[in-house]
Amino acid sequence: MKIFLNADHHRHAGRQEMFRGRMVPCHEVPARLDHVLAELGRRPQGELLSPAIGDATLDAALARMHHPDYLQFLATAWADWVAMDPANAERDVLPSVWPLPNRHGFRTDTSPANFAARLGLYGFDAGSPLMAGTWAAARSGAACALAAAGEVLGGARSAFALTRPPGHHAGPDFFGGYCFLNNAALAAQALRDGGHHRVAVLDVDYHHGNGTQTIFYERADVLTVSIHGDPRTEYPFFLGHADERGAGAGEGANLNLPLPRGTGFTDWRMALDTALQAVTNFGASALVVPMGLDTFEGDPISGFHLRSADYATVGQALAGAGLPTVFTFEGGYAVAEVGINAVNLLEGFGR
Ligand code: SP5
Ligand code: ZN
Repeated sequence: MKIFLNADHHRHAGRQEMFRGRMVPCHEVPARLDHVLAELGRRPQGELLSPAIGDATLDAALARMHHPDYLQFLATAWADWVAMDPANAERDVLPSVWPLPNRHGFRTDTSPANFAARLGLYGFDAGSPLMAGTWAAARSGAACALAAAGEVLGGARSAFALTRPPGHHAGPDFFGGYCFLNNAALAAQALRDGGHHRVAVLDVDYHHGNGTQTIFYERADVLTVSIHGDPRTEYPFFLGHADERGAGAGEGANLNLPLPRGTGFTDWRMALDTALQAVTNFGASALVVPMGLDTFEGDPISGFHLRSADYATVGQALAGAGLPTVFTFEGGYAVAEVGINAVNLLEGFGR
């Protein structure tokens, strides 16, 4: 399969994230992607390419998945941050004040002029630092997702958008969970626009794909399925419950399969079969797989117990759907193993 590599990914390199009242080193680091690349060097799965997507095409695609005010916010966030205080140039951007939704007395209908307030309006956690190169890195990543979808539209069986920052937590107008632009949603929409009437997104990251779910929640043409740690105890907490089934025209087109922290491969694999059955029942003609490898037993921030060899089985099972498939690179923070696990999955899927 063709692999679209984000050559700008290293421009996004956060230093620290907030965790339980302390600043800790970022989990989502450039070395993650570098390890995937190194493993692909040892076990090649296909040609490595740069995406050839023009700025106008990219901007049009971004504007269909994200709100214009949010995109404008991302485009100028770094400059606005430094404008607040020149000393900010030495620090990553992180929100620290938020409006409480659904609470009496908080206005969210007027856009605050203060950048710190705007930051809290768009960002849902204090763990997703933004810096000078974030916008460029995220844009190039979105181009990788579009190029991968284009490859599949051209007849390829599969393609891989090898990019970071990841995307599945990014919603129409929010960032968080290390994500800024929703690469999987961009790929799914591109597949729709290219002629696939029904597209499925099957998210296998440990964390619920709250951004992707939100983007497609009221749509009948894109099925979103996610297997993840139960949001009652696991990040991102506020979405991902089993009773979220879609709304309006999208009623029935969202399936959440939360599993308890501590779940091993036998039970995870049964959830995957349920997910794949839903994709088949939906009648999808193309598939997008946000490929998170943080279900790994050695992951430092997650709680499932998949082993490296299991990822080949996951790849085989996904191939069993028999659908043209776009993979996007999402979570996976056991840095030394993330390359092995990613390539095991791709190898299991086959070229
Ligand atoms: C794309 C993706 O996988 N994003 C995940 C973002 C998770 N950020 C919050 C991490 C909270 C970690 N809890 C750690 C417990 C470690 N002892
Ligand atoms: Zn994750």
